[in-house]
Amino acid sequence: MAGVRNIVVLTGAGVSAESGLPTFRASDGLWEGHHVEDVATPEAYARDPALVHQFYDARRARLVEVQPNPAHDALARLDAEWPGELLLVTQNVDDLHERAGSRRLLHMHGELTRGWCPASGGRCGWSGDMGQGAVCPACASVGRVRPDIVWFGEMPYGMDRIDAALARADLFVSIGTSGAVYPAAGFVRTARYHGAQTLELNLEPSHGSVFFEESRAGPASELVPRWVAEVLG
Ligand code: BV8
Repeated sequence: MAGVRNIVVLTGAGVSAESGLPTFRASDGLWEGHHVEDVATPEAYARDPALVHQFYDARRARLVEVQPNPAHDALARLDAEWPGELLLVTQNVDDLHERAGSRRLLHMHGELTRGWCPASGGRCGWSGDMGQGAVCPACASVGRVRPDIVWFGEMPYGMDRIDAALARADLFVSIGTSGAVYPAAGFVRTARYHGAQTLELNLEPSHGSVFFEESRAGPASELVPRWVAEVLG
């Protein structure tokens, strides 16, 4: 694409939908049978750690049952072949982007496959259930390890790196996100402020579609490979 050297891509739950992972807002506000505020806040975890662990243990267990879809694969191809700067910022906590091969990747809301111990500050890989008896590999404390997930009211990861990439971006592409949650939903405006072209690829227009110069509607498994072929063309 003429004049495009630095690209920032933002993905949300819609990019993993065709792999079989449910999105957040498809089912009338219930998310895997829970209200978000009952499971994705520090208050919820303080109130009922067992419920929160159960919610994340179930989602972590699902990961081994699903595979990357053509949208993840196309973004991994872009990662391998794009000669300019590229940062794939994902709001998703699944591991499908890395399993597809993406490397220049940042999980701004954390990862299901990692744990965090507030006692030691240690972060570690986690594959099985975490539950309440989890032992921190760094400090051996029992029951302190929590999912390494950014809950509502917590500061997302990598914001300095994301802001720097948005300031340098020639193109910002948002894929499979409703634009309902900040600060991710504001990235398109930051990118435009710095002069980037903006493109949305989503099943249907999102809350933020008005801020995009171009918005294409359709499933990510079709739109993303087509767009990647275009941009590498
Ligand atoms: C922050 C991890 C600041 C959890 C998530 C009061 C106090 C503090 C903050 C706030 C507050 N009030 C409001 C806020 C800000 C708040 C916020 O934005 N709230 C909203 C509800 C208004 N944000 C935060 O709290 C953030 N932190 O602001 O910190 C701060 C400053 C100083 C000091 C401390 C803090 C943190 C937010 C992160 C929350 N964690 N995820 C987990 O996964 O368990 S959010 C979660 O929902 C996702 O990560 C994602 O970010 C978000 C939105 O979900 P989407 O990915 O967009 O999915 P959704 O279902 O909504 O949409 C899917 C889309 O895909 C749809 O458009 C659909 O059409 C499309 N689609 C479907 N199928 C397909 C498809 N597209 C293509 N192809 C398909 N096949």
